[in-house]
Amino acid sequence: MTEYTPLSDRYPPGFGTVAVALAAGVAGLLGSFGAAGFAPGFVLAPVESTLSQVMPGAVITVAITVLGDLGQKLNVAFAGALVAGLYALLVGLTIGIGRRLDQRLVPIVGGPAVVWAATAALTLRPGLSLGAAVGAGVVLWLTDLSRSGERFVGRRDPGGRRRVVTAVGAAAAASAVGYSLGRRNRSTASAGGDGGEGAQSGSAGDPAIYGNVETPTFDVDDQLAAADERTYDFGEMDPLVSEEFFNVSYSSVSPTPDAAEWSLSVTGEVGQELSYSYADLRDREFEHRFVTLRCVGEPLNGHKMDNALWSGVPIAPLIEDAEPDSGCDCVMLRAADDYYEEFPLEALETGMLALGMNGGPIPRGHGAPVRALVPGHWGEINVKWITEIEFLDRERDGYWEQKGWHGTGPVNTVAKLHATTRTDDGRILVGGHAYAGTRGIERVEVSVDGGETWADAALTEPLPGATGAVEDPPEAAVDAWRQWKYAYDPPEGSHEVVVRATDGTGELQPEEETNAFPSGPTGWVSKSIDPASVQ
Ligand SMILES: Nc1nc2c(c(=O)[nH]1)N[C@H]1C(S)=C(S)[C@@H](COP(=O)(O)O)O[C@H]1N2
Ligand SMILES: [Mo]
Repeated sequence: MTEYTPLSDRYPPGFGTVAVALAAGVAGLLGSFGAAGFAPGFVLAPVESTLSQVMPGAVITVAITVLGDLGQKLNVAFAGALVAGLYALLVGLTIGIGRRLDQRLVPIVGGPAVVWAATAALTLRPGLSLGAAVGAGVVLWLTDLSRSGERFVGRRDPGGRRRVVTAVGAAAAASAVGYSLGRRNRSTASAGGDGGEGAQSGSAGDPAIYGNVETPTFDVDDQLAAADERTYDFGEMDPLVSEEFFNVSYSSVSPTPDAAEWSLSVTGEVGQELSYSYADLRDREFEHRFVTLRCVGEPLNGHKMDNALWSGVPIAPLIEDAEPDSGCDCVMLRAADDYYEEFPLEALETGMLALGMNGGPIPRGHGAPVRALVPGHWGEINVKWITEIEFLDRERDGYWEQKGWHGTGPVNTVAKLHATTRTDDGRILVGGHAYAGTRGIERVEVSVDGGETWADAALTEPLPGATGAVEDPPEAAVDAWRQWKYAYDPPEGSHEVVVRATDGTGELQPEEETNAFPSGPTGWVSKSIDPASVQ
């Protein structure tokens, strides 16, 4: 009864086939997102990460310093286009072969099969890869069936327009479903969600689960309350414990290591290789420290500098037991996202492995289940999702150094100007954060006449020192920022406000302005303020 339809009629000719294949490619990409969410099982993850590994340093540096966060979004878009293009190519081949053999099963079974195989090969997650196959499959199946729709409507469609429309419509529907499934997925990918979404950890005493492992609880309410009390709260000023901690990762998709399977190995030039499980660390006594992080690639007055209260275990005793014997006194830290950074052992010995942040477990985007914190150093050696500490026999470049950056050393001193407001008595109040790593901030000065004359700003009381498993706890936090504020009677018209900090060794922040690349920005922050526009 069914009239035979040659396959050449089931798929539109020429560009129509290209359109169907592309529609299947896009739907496959979104199908993968639907199954995996923004996690390593999403086909985009390995492709985008590989692009970031092989991209020349010059391209990455221009992207960071000129485009900022947009650069990374472009990389994601490019990776998405590559994947959709690859799927389209594979699907197009099955349509072509099917036509040759006049076998409709080749595209409607073979198409999804090759999309699945490519996804599984890229992500190494055969189960989740079915999402991509279903996405592409829906487009191919509906396109195949649309032939009967044509018969029903009784109109001829020699150019295959209806089938192209069917394919695109099916792709749009499958993509929409995939997108909403993937969004849902993202928020449940692991405890704490993705740090990039501003997810901060839960409150103290609120146990959470990573994989099926219960995370420790942290008794840090007093420290957080002290930070709250000391905070200057006006204008666009982040409190002393950041509300939204910035996020920088070389690849966009955060890994999701399972705490139950997570381990940290100590390898390389050691007397004895060691390995610690999450439970090994969780069962040790914790210390709780305020530590500020700053990214070497941020603009001088940028926002990639934040502070949190971290809970974890000191690193020194963990590595001592391995009897390290490094020829260069240097280590390479490696992570679950294939990130790696090398720096002096001396710096690592002062660090901690953090399991907690602000009283809860570390959010996924900030390195769950365990990250390294190295006091006073640029963010880049504070390795997230850490899996290995390797002692080296000679120095080697880390990821960012291979791209041309010098970010393994101590941070530069900076005083930022982020808040401007009007006081009740009509004066102008300016403020911001100042940070000089473990050197500490001794003084912040402000000029409201472009640097002619200077006055001292008020500083917040230093944050409390570490608590818990620390010998001789310092009275004040050794590696945390402070806020400064300064009120003045505004002069007539626009004027230049300049700020500069002096660190704890008495050294004034250098005036000379340099770009972030390669060693972090330097110079005094300066801002033109028009009293008429200050509320
Ligand atoms: N595993 C891993 N760790 C990493 C990175 C990364 O890409 N992968 N980025 C580093 C950089 S450049 C910075 S500035 C800090 C930022 O930490 P945050 O995202 O928690 O703010 O993490 C560092 N640790
Ligand atoms: Mo960074």
